[in-house]
Amino acid sequence: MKLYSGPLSLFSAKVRIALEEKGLEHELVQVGWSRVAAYQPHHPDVVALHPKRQVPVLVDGDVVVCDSTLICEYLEERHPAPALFPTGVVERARCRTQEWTADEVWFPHLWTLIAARVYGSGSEDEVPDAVRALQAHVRELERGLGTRDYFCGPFTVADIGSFVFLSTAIALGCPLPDDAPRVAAWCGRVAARRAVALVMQDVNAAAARLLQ
Ligand SMILES: N[C@@H](CCC(=O)N[C@@H](CS)C(=O)NCC(=O)O)C(=O)O
Repeated sequence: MKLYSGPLSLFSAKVRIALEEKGLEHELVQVGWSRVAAYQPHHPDVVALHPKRQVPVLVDGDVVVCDSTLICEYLEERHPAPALFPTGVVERARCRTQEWTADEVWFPHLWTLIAARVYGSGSEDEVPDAVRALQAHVRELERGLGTRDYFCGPFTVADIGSFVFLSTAIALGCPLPDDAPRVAAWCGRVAARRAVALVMQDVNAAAARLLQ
């Protein structure tokens, strides 16, 4: 298997964590990225493989899968053990909904922080509202987590999706609210997983290199 990934791409990080959790050998192709040019020029393989010219893209023999959510689902069906989705229709729907929420609802607020503080293209004036929105999501997570170790019982893609965005929000200056102690403990639990630590260390090392 070959994964086209971006060195700072959080969507790619989701897939990398899933591959590591499942212990799947793969070739990692890190496409070029810089603060000034972002992903331009796009990697020629990505241009050929992804209609939106984005990473991540997974190539598995003749199969090409684009989009982090679809790739995680493909990996789960192709390599079911260890599972990264819960069992049962209702729990699986909950898991998918949380992952979707992280991608589609959280990420735009996180992007406000990234644009202002990484690319320098966004406005600091918009950051306080984004931080308030992200903290409101954390409080939703606090209620959703309850007394479980992970959101759906076992560790799943819901944890992966929420963690990559939340840990980045924290790194970019959005503190966890004080009234979310269970989410704080969950963050520590997820960060300590071998697969998560491996991938996030790599992303952080790339950030230190590319953002200096
Ligand atoms: N929904 C997509 C989002 C992928 C995405 O936004 N990828 C970004 C990097 S994190 C990208 O390739 N951007 C380059 C571009 O759009 O030109 C997924 O989950 O994979």
